[in-house]
Amino acid sequence: MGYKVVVVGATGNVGREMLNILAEREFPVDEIAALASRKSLGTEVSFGDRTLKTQDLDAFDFTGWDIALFAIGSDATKQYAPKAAASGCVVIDNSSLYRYDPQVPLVVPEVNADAVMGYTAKNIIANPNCSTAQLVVALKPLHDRARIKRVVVSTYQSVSGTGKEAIDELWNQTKGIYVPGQEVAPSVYPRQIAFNVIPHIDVFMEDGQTKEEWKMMVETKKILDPAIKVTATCVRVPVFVGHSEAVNVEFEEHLDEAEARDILREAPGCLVVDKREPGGYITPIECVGDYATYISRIRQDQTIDNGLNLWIVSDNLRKGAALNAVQIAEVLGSRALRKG
Ligand code: 11C
Repeated sequence: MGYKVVVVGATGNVGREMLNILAEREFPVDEIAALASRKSLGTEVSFGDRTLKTQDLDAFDFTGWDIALFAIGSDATKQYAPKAAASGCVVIDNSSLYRYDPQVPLVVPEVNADAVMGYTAKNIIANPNCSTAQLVVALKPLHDRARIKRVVVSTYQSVSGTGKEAIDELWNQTKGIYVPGQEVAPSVYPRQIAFNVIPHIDVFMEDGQTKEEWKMMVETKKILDPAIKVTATCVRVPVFVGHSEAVNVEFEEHLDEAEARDILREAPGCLVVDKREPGGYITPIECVGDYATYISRIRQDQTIDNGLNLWIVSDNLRKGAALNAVQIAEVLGSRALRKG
């Protein structure tokens, strides 16, 4: 016996990946519903070798459904997630709406799977921001060994983090850039993204950091350890899929780079590719479609007593969103909503 699963926002980049990953990992599904807003109604989406016709989110009754994976914006989530949760369906939400609510667990299964059981307070579990998910997967095993004091992270985030319109903008600007009359003006982003980088993701906050940078700090504390200090600079780069991060970590205790490499090789969700030669590292292009968080360029920071530098790359639509949500559903299934 399996679960009755709903994917909300099934026509978006993340919703489609949720359906792919549920099928790939053979999540025990008895019945599946793919929901979309009215404007995408009737669009067909793939679920393994089946094709599903999307149903109207507005008219859907969540009663009797076990798990709903939400991949829609915060405003729409606010309207529909409480309704689903009140019907007894456990919501796993990819938006930022509930992440900072003390009554809602924020979960990356490789790091804090036990927190899933906190879902009972509101029948909701939050999925973190993509740039946080891959960071904490890599930091957790190092923190367990040598206690992390401070993290300085610079991100190189792909346009798929913004959505389909941003993918189109990068594609069209790139094609049009040297064709007189076919130049595409910035619309999704405030500056040209093709052949450029933009040090701005999400809205600006009062202290000058962006919300994306703030999220990385707050979410790392909630998932991994509130004692860890995090400072981030988040940058959009002209890459379609795959977020990269250059990370400097300061520890309480000394951690040799060779030992760090061995620890990361054994750590759940991590894959070390770290040959000190041209191409002996992972770039975003190689991570697309994979589950792993890749770690390369592991090396001592010679400027402080206990420091390491790392390069972390992962598929932001997978570990950063859809895969993590399905992994949460798997933990929920094995620990709380047992079937069969
Ligand atoms: C980006 N990280 O790359 C964002 C996308 O809080 O879930 C995900 C935003 C979020 O633009």
